[in-house]
Amino acid sequence: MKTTIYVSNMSCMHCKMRIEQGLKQLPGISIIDISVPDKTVKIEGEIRESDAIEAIRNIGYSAELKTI
Ligand SMILES: [Cu+2]
Repeated sequence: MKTTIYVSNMSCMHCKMRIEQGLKQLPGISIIDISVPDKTVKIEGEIRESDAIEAIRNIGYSAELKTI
């Protein structure tokens, strides 16, 4: 699985670090890139998209699957 999640309220490096820390708790995840200007989180690995979205929401950010 490789996907991009859109996080509309990620606005600074602090947000980025919090999201990164939250996602790293998920077993099997690999974080490809987190872009503050694009408000996107690119991940891959043996995890479900819904679990990654839930993990981001649990730390107080919005998260939607990004449709290109
Ligand atoms: Cu921030």
